Amino acid sequence: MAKILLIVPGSKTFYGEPRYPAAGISMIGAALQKAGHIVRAIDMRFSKATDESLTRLLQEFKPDIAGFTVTNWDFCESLRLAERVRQFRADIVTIFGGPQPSLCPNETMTSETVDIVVLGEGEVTVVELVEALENRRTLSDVAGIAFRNKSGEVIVNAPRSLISDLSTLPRPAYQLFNLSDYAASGERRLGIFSTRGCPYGCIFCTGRAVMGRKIRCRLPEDVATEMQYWHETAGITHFCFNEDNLLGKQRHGEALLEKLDEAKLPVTYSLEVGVRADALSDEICAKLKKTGCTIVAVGIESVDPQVLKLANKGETIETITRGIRAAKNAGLFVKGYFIVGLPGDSADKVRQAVDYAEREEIDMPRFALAQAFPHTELADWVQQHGKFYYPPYEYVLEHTDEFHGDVHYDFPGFPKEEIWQIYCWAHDRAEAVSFKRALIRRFGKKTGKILNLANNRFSRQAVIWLYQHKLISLPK
Ligand code: B12
Ligand code: SF4
Repeated sequence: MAKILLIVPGSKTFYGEPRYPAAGISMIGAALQKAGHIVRAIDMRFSKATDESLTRLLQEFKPDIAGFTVTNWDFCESLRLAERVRQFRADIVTIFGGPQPSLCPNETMTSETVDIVVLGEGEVTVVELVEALENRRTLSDVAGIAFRNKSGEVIVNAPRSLISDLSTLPRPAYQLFNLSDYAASGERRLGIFSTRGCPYGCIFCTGRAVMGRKIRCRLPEDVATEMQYWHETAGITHFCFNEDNLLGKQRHGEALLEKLDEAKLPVTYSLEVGVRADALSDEICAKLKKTGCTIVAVGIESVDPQVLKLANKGETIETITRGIRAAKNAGLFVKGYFIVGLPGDSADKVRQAVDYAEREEIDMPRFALAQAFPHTELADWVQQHGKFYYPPYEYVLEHTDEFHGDVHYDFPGFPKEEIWQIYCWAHDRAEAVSFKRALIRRFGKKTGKILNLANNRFSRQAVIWLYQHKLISLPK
């Protein structure tokens, strides 16, 4: 039986204080507990979680293994924390899992503070890995990991096949975290998932490096039962579906909504990641609304047909617009994600995207700078057609949070300075649109428009501060 400390690294993001525990590491915790190990966890995203809190936990728990969940944004912070764990006791085995190390195992292993990387879906791998470590068996037989052999050489083992029957997975061990710490403005949230994987091939996306291209579905009744369990045992009132492509298999989407309708749980839920606009028909949106869905977020990326085509998005602006309108008509709060600087983009096309967001009354448009993650088709495209200002991996190391963004690359027709300028402008406009929409939703068109006279940088910053400190939530 091993003692394992699971660590969610802190990272500075727009989201501020966390509203629910990370799903991936909670699944890892559940798999390890099921295998009989002793597991503790710490969420360093809380501003109250300091290096001293981590040291205290290390002193008290004395783990054999420390596992980190890592995205590109918190990679540097994870390395720093792993270094601290090592300083505390040099023989603690450090394991990195999550999208960043899954995509870049070799690069991650160049850091001596990382002993082992778990590639992709981790529940089965981590149990086999810990068992091999405990029994001092060779790691070469554990599929889906990268490690160093006796001569210090990095070995990347064959990948592990994806879990075909998701009903074999245990319920996430959210109780490893103190759930009341996450409560915000009268709301208690948790993550939930109903599918894994996405068959599309958007050139900028790294999701499939973890969950693969085939959509695997949970039984709708298992999803509803899990929601009911958390509602009854932990007072959860809102669920966030965390996945790549929730409605990607139409029949599954419909069956899930049918089940939620039957279950009539006294909870709401949001689809803030993982929904494609082309899956949002009038019928689906009406069902979403009826079963308690409050927010849908769709990746629009660009309103320009050529940009969408080059991004291999598999959607046209017409189908995206149809989906957005269906969601708006059903009364759902619509978030729209745009990317500035994809292949074929220009300042003019970004201006058109801002106009589109206003015209279609998107409740919360968000503009992000394009970032070519290592080993993506987008990185290959830039290599051929554009110019990197930082190699893909170095960009991850240098720009680790939302507040230190910088243009990653440019290409003929859309130079760096212009990308930066139009991005800052679009970001600012998007915040102004969100503010205005919030006022209209809250106070109605007439009063909302009058109150919108107070829409300026200062008032918007004040609202963002309130959100980050969990004093307000997004409107229902
Ligand atoms: C839900 C989600 C969010 C939620 C997170 C909610 C939460 N509290 O957990 C929200 C909306 C807040 C969010 C925000 C962002 N996200 Co996000 N998000 C996702 C999404 C769609 C699903 C993640 C998830 O929960 N999956 C379900 C769980 C079960 O899977 P998992 O986390 O991958 O965990 C499994 C394995 O990775 C592994 N594993 C994970 N951790 C560990 C640890 C150990 C020790 C081990 C052994 C194994 C292991 O085992 C787990 C179980 O199989 C992914 C897409 C994807 N496919 O990964 C993007 C994704 C993770 N997000 C991404 C990004 C870029 C962001 C943002 C930076 C976006 C932005 N600009 O604002 C922010 C900030 C992220 C941060 N660091 O805080 C990228 C990361 C890219 C990368 N290469 O690292 C992804 C991959 C999407 C993409 N664009 O390609 N996100
Ligand atoms: S549809 Fe979403 S999850 Fe699927 S490849 Fe495109 S961006 Fe990634």
